[in-house]
Amino acid sequence: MRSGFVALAGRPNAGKSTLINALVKEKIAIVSDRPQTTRSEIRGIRTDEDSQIIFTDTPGIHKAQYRLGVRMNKQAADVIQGVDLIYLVVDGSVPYGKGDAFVLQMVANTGLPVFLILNKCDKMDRAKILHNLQSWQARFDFAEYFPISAKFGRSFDDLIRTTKKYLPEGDLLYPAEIISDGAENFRIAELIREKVLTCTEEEVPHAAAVKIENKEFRKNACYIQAVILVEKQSQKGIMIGKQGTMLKKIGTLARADIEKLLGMNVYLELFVRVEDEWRSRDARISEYGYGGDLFDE
Ligand SMILES: Nc1nc2c(ncn2[C@@H]2O[C@H](COP(=O)(O)OP(=O)(O)OP(=O)(O)O)[C@@H](O)[C@H]2O)c(=O)[nH]1
Ligand SMILES: [Mg+2]
Repeated sequence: MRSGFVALAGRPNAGKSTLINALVKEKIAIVSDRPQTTRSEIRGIRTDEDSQIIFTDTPGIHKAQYRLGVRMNKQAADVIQGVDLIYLVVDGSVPYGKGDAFVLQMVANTGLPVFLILNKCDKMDRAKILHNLQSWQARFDFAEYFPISAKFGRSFDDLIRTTKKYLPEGDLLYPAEIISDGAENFRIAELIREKVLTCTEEEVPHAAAVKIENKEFRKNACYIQAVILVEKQSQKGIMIGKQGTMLKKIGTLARADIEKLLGMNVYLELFVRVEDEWRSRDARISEYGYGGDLFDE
C-alpha cells in the first residue's frame, strides 16, 4: 500500500481545480474562467485497492494586489513544502511568461519531484504540444511529463499509475470512503461564489466573498441563508441587479448545485452586504475561510 500527498500548483486559470475534480471524480473545488478563483487549499482524496493519494488544490500564484492575494500565495507556497510530489499545472495554450518563470522557480526550490502537467491540450495540435513539452524540458528537469486535458480527458490512469511510484509505503491516512475533508458550509459558500464568478464581470467577482449565516435541516430539506459580501455600494447594486434579477439568477444556479451536494431539496435565501475593504483585512479574510493561517509580512 502506498499513501501520500500531491500538490497541484501553478498560475491562476491553468486548470488546477478542474483537474483535482477529475482526479477524485467529484466536484470538490469550484471552477471559473476568472483568474484567482480558488482562494484556499482544498484536499481531494482518491483511494483504490493499493493506494491513497491526497491531492491538494492551491490558489493560483499571482502578483498580489491585496492582503487576500498575499495570503493566497503564501498558502500555496506552504502547501508545496509539505508534500511528496508536485504537479506543476500549466495552460499550454498561452505563451510562457514571467509568471510561469516565477512559479517554476518556486517549485524547483522545494527540491521535490515535479511533474509537468501540460493542460488544455484539447486546444492545441500535436506539433504545438510537442514543441511546448520540449520548451518546458529545457527549463527544468521534471520527473515526468503529462500532456492532458483536465476538462475533456476521460481517463487519468497513466498519471495515477505513475504518481503512485513517487509516494511512500504507508497506510490509509483517511477512511477509504472520504473524498473531501472540506467543511460543508464552506463547500456551499463556494458553490454560491462560483455562480457569482460566472454571472458578474470585471472587478465585481474579485470583490465578492460568501458566508453562510444559517443552515437548518427540516423534513428532509435544507434551509440556507447566505450573504454575499462586496466592497462597495455600486457592487451591491450590480449583485442584486434590476429588480433583483441578478441575485435571483445566482440563487437559482447555486441551489441546483447545492441540492446535488446535499442530496435533498434546498431553500436558499441570498443577501448582499457591503463590507468595506474586506480584502485588505485579515480578520475578514480568515472569517470567510480564505488564505491560510495568519502571518506577519
Ligand atoms: N479547453 C480547456 N479548458 C480548461 C481545461 N481545464 C480547465 N479549463 C478551463 O480553464 C478555466 C480555469 O479553470 P480552473 O480549474 O478554475 O483553473 P485554476 O488553475 O484552478 O485557477 P485558479 O483557481 O484561479 O488558480 C475554466 O474556464 C476551465 O473550464 C482544459 O483541459 N481544456
Ligand atoms: Mg482553482
